[in-house]
Amino acid sequence: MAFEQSPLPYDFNALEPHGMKAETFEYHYGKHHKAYVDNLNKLVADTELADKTLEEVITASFKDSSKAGIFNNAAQVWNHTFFWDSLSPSGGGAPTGELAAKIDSAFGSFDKFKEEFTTAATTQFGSGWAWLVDDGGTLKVTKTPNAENPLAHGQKALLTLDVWEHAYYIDFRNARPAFIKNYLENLVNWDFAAKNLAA
Ligand code: MN3
Repeated sequence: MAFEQSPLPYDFNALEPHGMKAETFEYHYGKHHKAYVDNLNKLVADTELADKTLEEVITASFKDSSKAGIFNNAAQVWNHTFFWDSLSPSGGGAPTGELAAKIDSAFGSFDKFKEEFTTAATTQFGSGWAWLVDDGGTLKVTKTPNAENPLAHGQKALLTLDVWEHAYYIDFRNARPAFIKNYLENLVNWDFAAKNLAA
């Protein structure tokens, strides 16, 4: 069965009041994300990976140089679906409950977490992702190049930010720091992170 692109969890224009244009989603969801799904389906057609779950394809192809194209496309399909859920028209603010407590204990304070996340997202050289992960019970901020993700490293992802240039060029041109600031202030979906932590 072919892999399918998950529906965007909000309308293309839902984040316009929060700095991200419908045009961003027309390209980023409608063209970039869709292309990863289409490429993945072509690459796994008639192989033993065609009937696996997306997560199984990602872990089976990581660090297998003969399957680099499959890994890159499968991980990018997963990463983008996870990214759309990491954004919300009613996002921003601060986490609550157990997630807030775990952030305080891992980073010292919510402000320190934001500093660490901002540094990771800013300093990922070239294309990649910044993450909040649960690594064996401890929360960590990580950054990964290109398509790499926490799944490949045996960590549980809680939140992500896409820092490929295509993620911010329409709204923020070359200003990646402004895109990161807007994400943390206005878009980050703490309910999604809390749900992942509890899962
Ligand atoms: Mn992207």
